[in-house]
Amino acid sequence: SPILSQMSKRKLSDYEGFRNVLNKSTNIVALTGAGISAESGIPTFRGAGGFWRTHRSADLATLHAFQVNPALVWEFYHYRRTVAFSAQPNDSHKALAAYEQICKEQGRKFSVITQNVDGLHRRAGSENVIELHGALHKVICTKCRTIDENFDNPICEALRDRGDPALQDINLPTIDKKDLPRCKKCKALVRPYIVWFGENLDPKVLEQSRELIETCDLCLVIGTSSVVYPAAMFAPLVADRGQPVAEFNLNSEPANDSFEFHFPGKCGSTLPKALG
Ligand code: BV8
Ligand code: ZN
Repeated sequence: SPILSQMSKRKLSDYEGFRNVLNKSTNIVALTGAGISAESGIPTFRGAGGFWRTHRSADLATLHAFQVNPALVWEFYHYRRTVAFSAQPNDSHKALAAYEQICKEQGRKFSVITQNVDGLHRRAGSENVIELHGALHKVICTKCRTIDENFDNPICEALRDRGDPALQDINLPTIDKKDLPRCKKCKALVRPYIVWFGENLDPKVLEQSRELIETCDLCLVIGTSSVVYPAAMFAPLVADRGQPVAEFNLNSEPANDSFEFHFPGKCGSTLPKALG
């Protein structure tokens, strides 16, 4: 039946077949999502990370939420910063960083395009990293648009001990806007340098990603539910060009029938084995 023929086309846990393709590839792209940081203790969006206190994360990750209640959105991002800054890169981040070095020595290209904002790829040693949705350790001024790196935790005194997801908003005195993080240059309110739902991605970042997606000869798609656009289009676009795509996900079912390889399980185990 056509379904079975589809199934036979897709290779499940075919490490040998993948290695043959990997060794011949000269321009590799790894597209990562929250699942690659799960084993570092950072909750994914589809899992427990989908909620914080009584709020859905996706409802707080919007410009509207920030305009209506900047203090609450800053408490949410203070929590996310605290979790990310205390997390460590795991074996899958390290496997990507190590393989990038091997490619560098062999004159082959290896890039990471991540949806994650936790900064763990760079901390694992990856150099070619495109952060599609920004980063928790960056802020941008709502007035003069200055972008700053900021690893202070808490980022301001008013947010100290305010990120705890177990707390209930109602029991907490509202933080005054003037006590929220301010721009070093013009003293206006700063916001997390994060692409919120409904916001456009940085055109430069989109252009760089498109260039890689159109020229790579192998795409790894790791720990993503592939539901958020435009990132969700990238791996299918590679498959549509007839290039091999290898998915690493807990799910036994690939996100897309045209992905050639699928490695079900925790990427902390499957990815180091595949890139080994
Ligand atoms: C845009 C930063 C043009 C925030 C993020 C209505 C109005 C406005 C927009 C839209 C709309 N309807 C649709 C849209 C478009 C929207 C979108 O796609 N929405 C979805 C929900 C349908 N996209 C946008 O808004 C984008 N902008 O389109 O601009 C535009 C402009 C105006 C109007 C329309 C269009 C901007 C999207 C960026 C949003 N910001 N992050 C923050 O972090 O706080 S998205 C955020 O969610 C992440 O960055 C990531 O991209 C996404 C979560 O997905 P995943 O990373 O895949 O994580 P998830 O938890 O879902 O899945 C984890 C996976 O890992 C699972 O598959 C699991 O099985 C696996 N896994 C777990 N553990 C492991 C594992 N695998 C292996 N090993 C393990 N151990
Ligand atoms: Zn400013």
